[in-house]
Amino acid sequence: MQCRVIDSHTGGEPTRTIVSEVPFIGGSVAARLAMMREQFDFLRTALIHEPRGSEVMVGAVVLPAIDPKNTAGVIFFNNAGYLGMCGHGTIGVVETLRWLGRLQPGRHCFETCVGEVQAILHEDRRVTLENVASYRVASNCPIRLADGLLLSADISYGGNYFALLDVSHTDWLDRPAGYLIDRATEILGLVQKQYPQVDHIELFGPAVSRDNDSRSFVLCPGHQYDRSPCGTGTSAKLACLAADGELAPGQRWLQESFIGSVFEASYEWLDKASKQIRPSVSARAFVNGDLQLVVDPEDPFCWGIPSRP
Ligand code: PYC
Repeated sequence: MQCRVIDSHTGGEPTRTIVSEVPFIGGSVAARLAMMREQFDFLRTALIHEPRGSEVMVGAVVLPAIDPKNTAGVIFFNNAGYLGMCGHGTIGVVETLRWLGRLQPGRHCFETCVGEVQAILHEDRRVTLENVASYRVASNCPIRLADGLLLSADISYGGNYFALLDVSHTDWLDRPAGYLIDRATEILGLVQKQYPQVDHIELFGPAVSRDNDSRSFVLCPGHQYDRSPCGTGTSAKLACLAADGELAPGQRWLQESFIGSVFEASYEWLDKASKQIRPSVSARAFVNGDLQLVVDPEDPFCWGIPSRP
């Protein structure tokens, strides 16, 4: 089996993109995702699970577009399964296709399983993602932790569902990542009792750099944290800021990640009455690997180590 994958990172968060032809053809991206999940999930586990991959990695498959006016379709996946959309991953895919000579600067439309997104590849290799319609679902939901701490969560959609919690009155963002993973995992369990669709937790507070507007720690579904500021998470955050009147359309927002990388974002209203916005998220990705998959039938872990229970 020939399978070429290109590695990149966007703000420190890796994207491993399959650029060879894959056998799941026909139908929408959602239909092809279902086929991959049912019949070809070994590709996901081979690329993302150890020993070839890691818990932090996001994978992408580039597919022929259904609509000929579009550039490509994309399926995103991680150690836990499949993602609706992925912001850092889209920017990584665009840089990957540019690096391969398959994409020129300009506007490109990608089909994802949650809808079409636009990506503008600039001459300086920055990429601006114009994401799917994003909106806040609920605000000020009380979350009581086991130690008695009371927090408040906004539930918001930016291509994936997030619970966003202000933790600026705690010292959490000064603590090691493992502490935040544990706290965010507890919060996820509590949030999902009322909002089962939420699979990402975004804890935010003041930025470290005075140039930036906010710093966030994003827990992903595979219980690892996003090294980047998270494109869909930044979109969900902008939907909350827009709904609260705290950020004007077109105003620049600099979102800092837990490791200090930055995404530049802004939004336009899609529908002011229902507070739906179109977020734009800009960043640059870097290609850092070009891999040919080798599957040795004598290797017991050639398709990845199964997930730990
Ligand atoms: O950038 O949207 C994102 C993302 C989702 C999960 C990891 N990164």
